[in-house]
Amino acid sequence: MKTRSRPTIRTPKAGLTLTAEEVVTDYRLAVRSRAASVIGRREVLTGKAPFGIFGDGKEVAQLALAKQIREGDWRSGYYRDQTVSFATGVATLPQFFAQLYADTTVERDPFSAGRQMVSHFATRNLDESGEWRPMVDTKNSASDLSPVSSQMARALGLAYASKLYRRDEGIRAFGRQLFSRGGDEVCFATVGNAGCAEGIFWEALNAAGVLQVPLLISVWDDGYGISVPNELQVTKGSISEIVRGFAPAEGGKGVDVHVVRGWDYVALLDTYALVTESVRREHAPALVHVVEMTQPQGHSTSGSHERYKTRERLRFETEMDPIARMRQWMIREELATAAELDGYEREDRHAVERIREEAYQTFARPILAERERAVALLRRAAEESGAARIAEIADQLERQPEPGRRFADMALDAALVELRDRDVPVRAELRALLRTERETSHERFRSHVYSTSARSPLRIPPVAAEYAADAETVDGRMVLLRCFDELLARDERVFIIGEDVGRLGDVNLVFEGLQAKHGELRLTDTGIREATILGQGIGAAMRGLRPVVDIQYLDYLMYALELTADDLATLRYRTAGGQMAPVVIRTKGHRLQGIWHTGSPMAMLLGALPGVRICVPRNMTQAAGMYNLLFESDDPALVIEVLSGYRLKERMPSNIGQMRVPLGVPEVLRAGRDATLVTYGAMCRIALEACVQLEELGIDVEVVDLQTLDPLDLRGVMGASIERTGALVVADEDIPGGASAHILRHALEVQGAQDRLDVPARTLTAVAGRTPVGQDGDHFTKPNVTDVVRAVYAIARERDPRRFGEIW
Ligand SMILES: Cc1ncc(C[n+]2csc(CCOP(=O)(O)OP(=O)(O)O)c2C)c(N)n1
Repeated sequence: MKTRSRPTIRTPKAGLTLTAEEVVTDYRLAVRSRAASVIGRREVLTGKAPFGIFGDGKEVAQLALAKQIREGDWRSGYYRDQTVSFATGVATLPQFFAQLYADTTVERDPFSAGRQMVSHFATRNLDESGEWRPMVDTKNSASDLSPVSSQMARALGLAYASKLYRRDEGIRAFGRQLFSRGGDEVCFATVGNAGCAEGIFWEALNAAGVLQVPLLISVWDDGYGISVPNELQVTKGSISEIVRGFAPAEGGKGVDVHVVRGWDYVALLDTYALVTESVRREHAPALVHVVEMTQPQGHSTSGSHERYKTRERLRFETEMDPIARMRQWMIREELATAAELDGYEREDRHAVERIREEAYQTFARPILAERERAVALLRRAAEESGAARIAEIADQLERQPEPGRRFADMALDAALVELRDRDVPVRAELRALLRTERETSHERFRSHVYSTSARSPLRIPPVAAEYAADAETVDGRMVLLRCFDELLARDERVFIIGEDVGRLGDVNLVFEGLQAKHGELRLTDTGIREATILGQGIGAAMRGLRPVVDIQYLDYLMYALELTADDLATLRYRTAGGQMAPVVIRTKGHRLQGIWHTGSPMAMLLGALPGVRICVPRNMTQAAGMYNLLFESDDPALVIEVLSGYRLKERMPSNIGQMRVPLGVPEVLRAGRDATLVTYGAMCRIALEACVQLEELGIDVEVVDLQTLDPLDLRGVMGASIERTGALVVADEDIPGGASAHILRHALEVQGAQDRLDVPARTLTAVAGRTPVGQDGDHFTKPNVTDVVRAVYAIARERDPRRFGEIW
């Protein structure tokens, strides 16, 4: 019998041709992806995995998208993207299931080593020693985030890097080996329809239109954001309808807008082929609104969509299921028969189930082996001690159905408590096992908050400032200006973005004339959009560049705080060392006036930003030294310059481009015998002034400038000073119980200074309210010279009331 050859399809607009085999391969990938969603959900609902969120209903559009993603390109998406991740090789099924079970190995969950929920994908762009891997030969995926729409900001930056790699000669030459082939790379962002209601979405869209970067945004529209329908999310209930104003007029700039249905394989192939081609060639951003998508299993494993979707909607979702529609179309087009597809589907579902089982066993095996070791030791302990309770603990541990490391940890702990009064040799072994298991688990769960590479800021050697005999004395801003001038000249990766940094050269003229000298791509004015200025920096830093993100005032970092905390600060941690974004945020704080220019919300930063170094230089020379060090290193950092310091005089170091101030190393600004005054930033000058008065009162104060709040005093400078003086005052401009409490805890608890104090330690802070405008307002709300004198005097009087009588 003659067999008919299978047809080849050709898409009507882009003219893509696909053989029947290629279509079947696509289809089977969609089927396997769906099976992963269904099986994944079951695993959560039966208690074997912690949480599930999957990409069911989004499969077919992602097959089409994946075809356009090339080596060197980036994805910046969200948790619905498993199909595009499978299709581009960013993820495999075993890896997907390993993440579902929170497997803690990088080998099995390369996205997050068990630190992120399932479907939070990422490529490993750093090698084991923390150095960049080439990203021009791989399809890259930025590490997914859970906060809705937060991927949009750094998507802008990933695309912006292409612009720099294409347009700036120095940057292009630098990028060639590892990062970019002439800036041809596209960033593919994905976002949910409800995510379009977030402010950050609009900010990113607007910035993309202004900047003209190769960003292709896909909106996966399944009609809801959990239970809330489109009508309550966006005006007119349709994102494409309302963004039409972004579309470019003839020959003009803008964001191209397209609409396509999520089950229409051929239209999707066409749309993505045509749109990607122009985004890549023209560096013109585009938005593809993919409508009529479905969510057959509901939003996540936390709920069921039958509660909020109407019967009609549920019926629509069944009818418009993209896999079912693709199947009907394939049969219609005679690309495959129903019987063939049935066979593939059966085979694929079994294959996925086998992969899942293997992933589970591989995840559980080492944990169960560790448990067996613990059980064996507990049994010996029971025998040696004769304690019945220990035998029970061993039995309970052995019977525990769930593979979790905490059970052995708690059992060993409980056994040691039980044996507290018994002198049995096995105790030493129990302690040793508990200690080693804990150490390994700390490494497993707590590592990679900061860099541990050779470029960690803690490993970069400091260089002291040098001064010529005739060193000029200049405004502080000039010290920084020369530092940045040299930095831009010697390091082609560095560029500065922010409000008023370019043409004006910063509102305090710190960059005056630098744009004219180094070019508009190295110092670039941006719109007033702090969150996406940061995102622009994060994305570019992920592609090897070294942005200075300039936030005009520290108080306005609040607009970007979500991203600083959620994306920048966690990137290294959440990828277990697989990605980094060494962004340096430059801002100004401390000591101006008015509610929004007081600039001292340090506790907020300390609480929100572990993962970001926090530098609080007292003057511009120290700031320059910190910048020089940070650009040699690979941790992200926030540098808060003293806002009132740009016109204060400083001597210009002769090695301004080379000097480096180490992080975590406080400086003793004044030696003294009677009390230790610990402070930082703008308070240093106030503290030193107060010391002159205190000297007259017979009190000799040692002043310690912490210089950085993260890391904080790595060498125990505070403790050593307190050892000499026996008294401590911590002074800063934050609220009571803010950074001062953090510093106090470090001195007393971490450095053990509690026992070295003759009198109780004190803190001196701003008031627990707000700072009004005007010098008087400042005087009565922030610590000033007299406040410092009073605080230190009070301590001296407490120690020796006869010598230091009552004054106030
Ligand atoms: C900033 C933020 N707010 C709330 C949530 C909780 N949440 C998770 S997903 C989601 C709905 C998102 O809907 P959509 O953007 O349409 O994407 P979908 O999940 O439907 O694909 C919400 C409200 C979140 N993750 N982040």
